[in-house]
Amino acid sequence: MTLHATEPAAAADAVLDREETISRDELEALQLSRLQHTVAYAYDRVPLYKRKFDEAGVHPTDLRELADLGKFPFTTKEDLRLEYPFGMFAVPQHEVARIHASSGTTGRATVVGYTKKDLADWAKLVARSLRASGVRPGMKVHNAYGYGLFTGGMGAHAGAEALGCTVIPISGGQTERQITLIQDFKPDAILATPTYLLTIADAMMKQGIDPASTSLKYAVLGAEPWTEEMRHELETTMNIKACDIYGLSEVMGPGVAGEAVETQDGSHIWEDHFRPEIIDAFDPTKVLGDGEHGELVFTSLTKEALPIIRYRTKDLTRLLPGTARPAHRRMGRITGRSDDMIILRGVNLFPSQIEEIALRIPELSPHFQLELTRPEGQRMDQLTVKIERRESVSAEVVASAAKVLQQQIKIHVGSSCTVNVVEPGSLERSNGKLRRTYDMRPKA
Ligand code: DLL
Repeated sequence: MTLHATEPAAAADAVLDREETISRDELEALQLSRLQHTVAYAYDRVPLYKRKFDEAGVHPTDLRELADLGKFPFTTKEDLRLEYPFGMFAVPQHEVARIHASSGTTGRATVVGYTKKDLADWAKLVARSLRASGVRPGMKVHNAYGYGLFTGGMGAHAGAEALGCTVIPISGGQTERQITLIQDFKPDAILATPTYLLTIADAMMKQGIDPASTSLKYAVLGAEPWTEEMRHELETTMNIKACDIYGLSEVMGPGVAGEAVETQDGSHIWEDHFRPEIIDAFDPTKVLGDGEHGELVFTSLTKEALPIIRYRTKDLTRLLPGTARPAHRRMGRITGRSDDMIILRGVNLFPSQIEEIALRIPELSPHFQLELTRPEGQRMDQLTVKIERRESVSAEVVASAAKVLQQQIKIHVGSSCTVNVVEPGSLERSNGKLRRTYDMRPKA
């Protein structure tokens, strides 16, 4: 059987879920009733919530309006770790249809579970996100998010299937094979982390394939911070439209929020299933208003196996009014995670700030690493930015580009650093979530 390429339909052709088009008032009424149900359900079924609510002196009946959510205690990754593996589950094990877990590289793994209904809701929200980003039923979707306990692969897979796409479940890695399959199967869309898509584009160029010449038209990228500059880089080298998808395992997985291709102005949080808040990361008692920068907090509104109340994501961003989906607020780009923040001689710095600055310098590539050291006998920490020059640029002209990068970092971030321009292909490539920072300072 031959599969015929589907022409991408205009965004206006998409059939949206009813909840995508309801008014803000209707949405908030739905949120309130779902929230009241969720807090009562969590209190009745999960001992940790009962204990925490009791300690805080709040009861589910105190939730009379949306603002009352602020009276309830937060949930943290530490809570999930302490309840390892299944202590946070609100249903008996035989009702848990699937389990995912974080890699646990920074401690005990955090385990999350889903009932059949949770899986169906998740697939619906990923489908909604993909559709918002331009993907349509009948399209071929190359899914390069990692399969396994990580929520990216299977979460994106189920969503693309639910949307009615043909899914190519390649997972992450084996970049040569990815390229062969992109050329042979001619997918319309690719799902990957932004840095892994960069790895693919880079490997194509090395093979003499123009990344702009493939069948790909759409990319739906997430699972790590990325910038507008990276969007521009990927869109121009690959001749695609690249949109953001956001999510986290503790709250669901990919598809908590998704970006609309017609506006490309940040991901819409699917507020019929999640109630977002922004808090002051340093004083969490302060709930901040829309537009203010802080830490993103989520409460699930429909989850059965793992209801989550006021989960502190550590992701730093702000809430913005809805545009393409007016009732659903958008989130600004994640500037970083509070635990990825580099503190260098008293200055706070995120790798995404370096990405933003470096990509504006045409001689430099998007492949960079940050190294933090404290040289023997010195008390001052040092930042070294290792960055590859572009293939097309000769080694001679990069000295001035390095100087520009150093100056721009000083101006925009406030840190002095050393810039080390290295040969194309010499830095490690991403296979999924890329590690940018190597902190070699002696531990205090
Ligand atoms: O990364 C879920 C996911 C998979 C999202 C595929 C999108 C696509 P975790 O492994 O639990 O889940 O990591 C969650 O990744 O708290 C953010 O710090 C970061 N993150 C996820 N999406 C984005 C994004 C998945 N679009 C953590 N922009 C989150 C920036 C993101 N950071």
